[in-house]
Amino acid sequence: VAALLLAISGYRPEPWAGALSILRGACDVRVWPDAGDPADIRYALAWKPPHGLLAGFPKLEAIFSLGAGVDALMRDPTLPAVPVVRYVDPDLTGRMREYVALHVLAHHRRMLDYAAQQHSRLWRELPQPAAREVRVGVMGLGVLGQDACVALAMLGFQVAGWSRTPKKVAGVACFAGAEQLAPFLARTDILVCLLPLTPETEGILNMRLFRLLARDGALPAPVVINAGRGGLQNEADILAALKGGVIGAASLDVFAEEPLPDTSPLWGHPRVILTPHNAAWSSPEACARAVVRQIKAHQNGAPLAHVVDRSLSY
Ligand code: NDP
Ligand code: OXD
Repeated sequence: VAALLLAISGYRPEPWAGALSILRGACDVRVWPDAGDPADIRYALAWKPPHGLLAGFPKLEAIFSLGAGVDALMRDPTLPAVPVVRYVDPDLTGRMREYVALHVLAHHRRMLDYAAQQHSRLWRELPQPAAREVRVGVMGLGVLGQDACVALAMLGFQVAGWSRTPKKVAGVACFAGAEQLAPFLARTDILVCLLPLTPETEGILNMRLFRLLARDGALPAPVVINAGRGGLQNEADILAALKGGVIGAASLDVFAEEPLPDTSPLWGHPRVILTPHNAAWSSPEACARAVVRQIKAHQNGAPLAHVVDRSLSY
């Protein structure tokens, strides 16, 4: 029998196992650690599986990532040489759109300042630019970045995006490559990071980059929003940049170590909005539907969609 192995660390697998019942007929579902006969396993749906686990299935044909980001899978030196498929679905894209719009608007409308004023029972209006006077820059013009750009442009912001290879997105000023990073940052008041974590992007959100953000914006200071991966950011640099006024505030959904350690000064920082890596959750039902679509197509001889380029790690 052909089977799919659900191999999830850090979350209870039951919701995804339940949702995958729609696979019945096409393939059996096994929940790690009860894989049964390793030779049955043709597919895996995985989130941070222990290194070496997937190498133990000799007939594996494809690995589906439970998330859009595949950095944890790519770090497994024994990962079998089968296609690795990213999770791409309108449900996930919509959830990220909500997160990005919420946090850009929260900083644009100075909600941290108003929360502090409310705490002091202070009735005071702060200068408020219109969205059209504020420049948002989105790092990463992939599935999630492009969608976020379009939503932000609809809200009226001046939007730019930065990617590895040149892109064209209607209504969005597109920058590409290392040489266009500085001009992209120089016109950015609110920076949104939706990059994948790869050897090239690791630690990119650092003091050197923060210093290149626009200093002539309509907001009091530049803002950084990271919903990509914790490994993209230097957390000590974020704290130092906040202290030195290089940036005025940050929204962080992802961290170098998750859960964020109790001792992290980010927890209590008055200029940081922190969420527990849930900017865009992989809904079991939507994720199962996407996997089933792909498996059925694959079994009919069609190519898999959203396959990771292993040479680029994303
Ligand atoms: P995509 O693969 O569709 O897009 C990645 C984008 O990043 C592309 O535009 C790519 O450029 C760009 N990029 C990659 N490397 C570089 C580089 N070295 N320099 C400049 N640009 C680069 O990914 P998604 O949009 O689907 O997802 C992005 C990330 O969001 C995921 O990898 C994941 O880490 C994170 N994520 C976080 C979630 C959360 O809840 N916090 C939920 C879902 C995703 P190019 O277009 O030229 O290839
Ligand atoms: C993802 C995530 O990569 O949840 O989808 O972070």
